[in-house]
Amino acid sequence: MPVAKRETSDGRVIAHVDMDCFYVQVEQRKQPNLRGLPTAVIQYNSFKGGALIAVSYEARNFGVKRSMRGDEAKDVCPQIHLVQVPVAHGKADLNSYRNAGSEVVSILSKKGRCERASIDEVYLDLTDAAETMLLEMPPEAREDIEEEVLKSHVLGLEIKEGIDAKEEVRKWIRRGDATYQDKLLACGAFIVANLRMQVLKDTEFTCSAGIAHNKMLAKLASGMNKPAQQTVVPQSSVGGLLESLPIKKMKQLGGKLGSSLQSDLGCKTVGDLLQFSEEKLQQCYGINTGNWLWNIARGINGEEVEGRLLPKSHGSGKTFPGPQALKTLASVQHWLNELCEELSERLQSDLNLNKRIAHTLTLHARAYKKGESDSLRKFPSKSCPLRYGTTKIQEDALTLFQAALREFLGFCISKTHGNENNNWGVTSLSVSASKIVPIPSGTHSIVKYFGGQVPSSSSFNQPLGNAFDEAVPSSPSGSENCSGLISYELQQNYPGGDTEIKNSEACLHEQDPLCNLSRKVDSLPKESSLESPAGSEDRTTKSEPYRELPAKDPRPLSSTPSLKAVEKKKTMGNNLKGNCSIMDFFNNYQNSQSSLEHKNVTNAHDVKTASSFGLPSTMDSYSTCNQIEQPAERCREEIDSNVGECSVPNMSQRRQAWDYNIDEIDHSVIEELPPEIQQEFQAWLRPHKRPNVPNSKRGSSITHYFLPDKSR
Ligand code: DCP
Repeated sequence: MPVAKRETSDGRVIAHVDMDCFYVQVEQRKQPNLRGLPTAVIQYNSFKGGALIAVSYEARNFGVKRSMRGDEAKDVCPQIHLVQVPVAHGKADLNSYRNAGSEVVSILSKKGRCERASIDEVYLDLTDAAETMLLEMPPEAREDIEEEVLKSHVLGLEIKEGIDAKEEVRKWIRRGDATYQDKLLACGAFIVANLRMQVLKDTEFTCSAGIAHNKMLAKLASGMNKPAQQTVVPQSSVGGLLESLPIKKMKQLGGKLGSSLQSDLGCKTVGDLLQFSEEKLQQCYGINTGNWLWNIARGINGEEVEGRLLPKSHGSGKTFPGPQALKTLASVQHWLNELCEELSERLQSDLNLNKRIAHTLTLHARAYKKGESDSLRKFPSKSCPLRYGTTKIQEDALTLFQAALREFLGFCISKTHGNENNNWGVTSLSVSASKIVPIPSGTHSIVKYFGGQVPSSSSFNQPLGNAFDEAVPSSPSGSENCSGLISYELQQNYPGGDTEIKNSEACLHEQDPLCNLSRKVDSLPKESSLESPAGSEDRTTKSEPYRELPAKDPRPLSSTPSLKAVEKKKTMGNNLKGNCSIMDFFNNYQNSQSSLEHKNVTNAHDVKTASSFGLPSTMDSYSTCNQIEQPAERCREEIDSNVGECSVPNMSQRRQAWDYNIDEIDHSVIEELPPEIQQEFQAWLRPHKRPNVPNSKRGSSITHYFLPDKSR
């Protein structure tokens, strides 16, 4: 539920910067020959050409949409280039996108407080920088205004036909009677335009931005003029903007709350909320939400930009829809091992680069029980203290899974012997590491922090060079100053201990080799080491905001550009000198590309012909239907029919609002996607509460549906 916060000041300058077709841009930087061409990035699952997850603006002009699959995209745009998302551990590998996002963040964060909101978007609080600019060089005193600033869109600024829009923007920026707030926003437009040009110069990526007095308005504006443009929201235009804004387009109204506003209060637009008093909204939706709704109807939002650049947690997950559901412990263990390996790599990288350690390991899964239509929603999430080292994480994750499975099945687990069972199937698995804290200052080295402790567990079998991998971050000897560490008691009872399971009933099967791996779990004290995290009904990995500035350049070594790339960037950078518009960059780029193509005249036709088939070489290696070998058509049918059996609600439903198929989003992807998508995904997973029970004693149907959250 949204929480209302008092508007701290209407004199703030907040920007929301969103990368344009981000994954496509990352892939185009890897393959510059794709720049300017219709291109899309597809998921690793190649069924029907793979689900599109990012679409270039050139492809969008042909009618290609993110909700399509590769085959459909080729129907509407035969020359489209489809690039498969990188794959590692049998799933999408987002590292190159994460690293590219970090490159951008390190540039954007130079001008003010920066909050990384997802893999490709940030909020900036530019108030101080704008105030300083206003004092030193007020907009009305500026003679030379960069092209990129003049290309800003100013909401509410009327541009009559035949009138040069840039001239109107120039007048708006320089007008003497502007309010103090508008002058600050004009300064914000200068700062953001410069930041965006710097991003382009240093990374070759374009982005779009919204500049307003609060986060909500900045976010709304950033998507209004894409790609590579910015939009300013003067206070005077807020009413007009919200008046026509469909309810579902507003952040946090994309889900059930928005639906209720539409169906119960008859609100089509955010402006429609204006007719309701604060009391009425509070009566319907609780004090906080009612207050929040009353405020957003007036464009008021006091949410602060938080200084967070690093993720609060790491997660790795994979879905196994329909016939791909995992039905043996052996297959679950196989995938858990893959996921844990990836998680461990990311933890290690976070440790090396940012000197941070995670404390909690959580396992989430979705599963069904045969004959129980509702069972998909009940698989419990389990957590335990996190032990560093791939093998340990793998062991613990399996242990958690088995504990959860026992609970899920009500301790009546059939003998599976590693063969397919008829009773249950796992349709998604994910592991996450949370409670990540910096290693306390004053700790001279990571080795010292970990106390150089070598765990006694047999899982410690890595070469010494990997000692950090396997060190236990909770060594009592090395952790005197570390308040956030796992207690010694927990360590004593931790799955790495030797205590074997006593309750044989809880074991999946005596003869099952996997059973032995899981024996240790029941030695965990239920309340301390093995816990269902709060809100564990909602099993998705939560939206993970980012936090705190990294001590160093956050780019990992692997992202260091090659000499050639540096040279190319330099050339591009030089080309940008004296060139104030991002669109000019594109023109230059396309010109240079076309001159290259002219030099290669003999190949030009071939290139065109090849591109009209649109198959990059990676297509050859596609496997059918996510590694399961069967005819694609059948595979899809089975997915659908199985889905019916398992009662997954609206599994194949298209999400108009955000233009993608929600069932095709992978857990491994979701936690870093834009918050709206996460929100919708989570709402989709959440158990469907029954709204509007007529004879409820709790009051109105709406208040029953949205009971105020007492925890706030
Ligand atoms: N993404 C994904 N799966 C989805 C949606 C998005 O993997 N269902 C990834 C690919 C996108 C990235 O997240 O490039 C950012 O998502 P956005 O919604 O910001 O969309 P784009 O950046 O691709 O395009 P736009 O220019 O419209 O913002």
